[in-house]
Amino acid sequence: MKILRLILGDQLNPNHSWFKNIDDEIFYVLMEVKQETNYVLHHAQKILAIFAAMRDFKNTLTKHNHQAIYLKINEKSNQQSFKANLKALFSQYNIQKFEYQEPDEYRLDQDLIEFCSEISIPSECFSSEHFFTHRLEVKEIFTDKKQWLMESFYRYMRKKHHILMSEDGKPVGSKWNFDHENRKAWKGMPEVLEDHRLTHDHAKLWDEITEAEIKSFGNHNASKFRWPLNRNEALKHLDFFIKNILIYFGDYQDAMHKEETRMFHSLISFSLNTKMLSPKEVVSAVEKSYLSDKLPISTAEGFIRQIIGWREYIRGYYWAHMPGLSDENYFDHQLPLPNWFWNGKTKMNCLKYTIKQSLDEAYAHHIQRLMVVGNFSLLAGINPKSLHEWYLGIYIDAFEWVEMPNTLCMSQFADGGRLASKPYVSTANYINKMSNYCEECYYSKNERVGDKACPFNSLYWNFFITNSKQLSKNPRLAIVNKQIRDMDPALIKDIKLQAKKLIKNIEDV
Ligand code: FAD
Ligand code: DLZ
Ligand code: SF4
Repeated sequence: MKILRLILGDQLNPNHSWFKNIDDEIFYVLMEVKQETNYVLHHAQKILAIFAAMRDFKNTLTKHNHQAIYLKINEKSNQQSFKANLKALFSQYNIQKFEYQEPDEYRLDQDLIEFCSEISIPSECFSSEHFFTHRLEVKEIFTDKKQWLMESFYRYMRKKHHILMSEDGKPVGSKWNFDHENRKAWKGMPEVLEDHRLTHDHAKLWDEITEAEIKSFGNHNASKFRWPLNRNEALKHLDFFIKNILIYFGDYQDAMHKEETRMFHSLISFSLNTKMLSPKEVVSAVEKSYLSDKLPISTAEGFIRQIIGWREYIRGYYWAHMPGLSDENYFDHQLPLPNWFWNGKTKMNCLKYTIKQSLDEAYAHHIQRLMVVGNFSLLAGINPKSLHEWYLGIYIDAFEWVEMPNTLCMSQFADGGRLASKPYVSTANYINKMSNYCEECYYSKNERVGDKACPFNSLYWNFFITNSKQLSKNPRLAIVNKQIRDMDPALIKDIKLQAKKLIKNIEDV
């Protein structure tokens, strides 16, 4: 029976059981299609990275004697959609069965289910064999719970998969969580190592993308391309990170700096999300490093929590709440995205540096995403869906299943606090504590009102004043709610006026 197997751009796992045996009757297909490049405006590096990695994957399959079909973006026969291309391939190759792996995005999942119901040949969907959990596992754990506590899911995962557990069923080190309450700012030491990632020249591929008239934004950096594009490169990168950088991850996880964009973060999200790396091997490499006394338990636990805790939890949250999740907007925020999100031209240093870095590198670390861009957007009242589309386009690792719950729920509180127990917002105080952005900023970090007052300050208080109905009963916000109750009414008036002016002139802040 002739079988056609579809491999999506984020399903580049050469260790998938599909590839164990070589079979003349099985054809694999990868395709570069405008359907995927154009559903949102993407960063140039994201398109480049996916195409380059897909091409590399096809070559690996061919090298291992699998029959692989590849549709390049400018190929004449390319009809630019999965369905149209698949139908053409069915007749060209006389295909008798269609197979695919579970897509991670709801939109494509629905598309392929619908496609399979339309075609006349049998079809089968396989697991991508990537995640620890199945799609609905998180939902099953939290059924009927108002608050979806990540920490309880994380403990369940540690026990279920026996990760960092002693023989007596207790967590190693006698604690589940070694989270540093006092994360440190970075003052120049320890030294941030040079970017050790390989450089690729993908100028020719970039020409093909341009020729196809695919719209994009950001710096393509095609001739000095730095993202790992296959499993070997990703493994080398992971190994370097674990041996040389991970030790500093926990302490400096929240630190931000004008000159250092990567700090002590792993930059493995693209390799993980495209499945070049498996989360299981990342976790076991870190656990192994701990067991051989190369890493303290606090470091190993903190990093493993990101992978088996946050990453799996976020994915489960996505599948539990789709398709309605994309429309959540608890505060009914409607402000359009300011134009400076696309060029970084704002007087606010923290946003200027974070957005410019994102445009240059298609990367910003978690705290930049959460406590700079997300923080400002929530305080200003930017429409969460527009913001979600921006995040989905700009970051190299952005795929809807992970980006959407992070943006809408963790960052924008758009689900009303099911995922985050309180909104992640702050005044300039936090940003100043964790970064050097406030130095030489046009705005003054200490002022709340006036032309030079940092916008975060008035917007922060205005946010709690304006949304007091939704937030005044939140026990985690007792202090801020009391501060507002005790605030001089004249100051409240000034803050509200200042915030109103800022929002009105949002293009010029
Ligand atoms: P590190 O800081 O080194 O962390 C290691 C790994 O832990 C990451 O690679 C990632 O796989 C995992 N991880 C850590 N936190 C999270 C989290 N909250 N959710 C899921 N995985 C996590 N992550 C994405 O992979 N894709 C996205 O599109 C994405 N969008 C985000 C949008 C917002 C608004 C926020 C606040 C966070 C978002 N994140 C996203 C989570 C996190 O910021 C990135 O995973 C991380 O910055 C990637 O860089 P890194 O590989 O250097 O991660
Ligand atoms: C993101 C992306 C882009 C830009 N282009 C392609 C493509 O041309 N072909 C492809 O198979 N996949 C692409 N992808 C990744 C898909 O959008 C991804 O598989 C879905 O979002 C499911 O997570
Ligand atoms: Fe950002 Fe305000 Fe600090 Fe300027 S003063 S960098 S706007 S937090």
